[in-house]
Amino acid sequence: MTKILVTGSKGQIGSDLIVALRDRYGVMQVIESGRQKLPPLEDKLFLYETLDVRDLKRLQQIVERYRFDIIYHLASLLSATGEQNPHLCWDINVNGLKNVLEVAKSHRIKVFWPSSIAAFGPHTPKIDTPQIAIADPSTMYGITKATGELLCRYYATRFGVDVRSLRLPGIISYSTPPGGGTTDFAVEIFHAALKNGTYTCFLRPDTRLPMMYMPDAIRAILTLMEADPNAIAIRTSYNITAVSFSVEELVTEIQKYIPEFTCRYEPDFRQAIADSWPSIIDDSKARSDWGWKPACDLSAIVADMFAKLKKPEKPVILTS
Ligand code: AKB
Repeated sequence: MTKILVTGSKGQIGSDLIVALRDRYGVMQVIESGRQKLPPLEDKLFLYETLDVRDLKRLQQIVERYRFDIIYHLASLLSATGEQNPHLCWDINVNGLKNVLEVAKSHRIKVFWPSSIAAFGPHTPKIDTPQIAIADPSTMYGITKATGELLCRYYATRFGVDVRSLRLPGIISYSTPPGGGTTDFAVEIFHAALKNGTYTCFLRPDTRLPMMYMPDAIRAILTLMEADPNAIAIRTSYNITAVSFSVEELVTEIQKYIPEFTCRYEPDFRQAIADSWPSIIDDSKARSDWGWKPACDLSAIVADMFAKLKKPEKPVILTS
């Protein structure tokens, strides 16, 4: 029976991935972990371990207790929070990953680790960014992702660790909000539209970024992890994407459901982060190596977000 550890399980991706993993492998096979202690009753509902991934000893103890087959290592600081705490960002993102790779090496554990479009930088081609491109990230978060990719490839080639990774774009989801990213606007905007009918965006309207709906992201992660090891030619991280849109295109799509919705723009420090990232990613290598194909475009994402966040259920047909 496959035993799985998920680090950072209470985050945006972890919260949805846990559900998919429990469906597939069984509730008792999936152990959640995170830095926070859970309230007394909540920790009886499922298997959860308090774990700061920087603590190698504690990680080793947990690994020895459960004898995991796979670790989904999601614990990370994101781009905006990372800029506010660069030292902590390096510590969690790089030293935490190195600890996970170390236990994976000694216990023959398969690993998933998310990289990001943030591994790229201002000199990377912005349109159709190829799999192999100049990666000169300008944020600490991006530096940790570029470094992490090299660490993954090193552990794979030098020690035979089966570590697999995706350069994730911004992820849109309804169950758990993201925390501290530059692409967070693409989730916040739905909640603000429903609650207040207006949103103040911290990016310019023409900012175009690669994005993906959570169900696509979960499918991508599971498909990559279940692929034949011989199909995984890239051991740094695979480019992956679903759709690229600008903030104003998202606003227009939301206005099909809430015509009176307005968006104001007050760009802050996150604009420079977004400007240093690619706008459109070429993910042909993921498609050819292990069959990646996204399912949700912008209109499907917006329709499902409103359906899941409950109202309004149908788009309003606008007449000119
Ligand atoms: C962030 O905005 O920091 C993340 C990412 C693109 O890696 N969502």
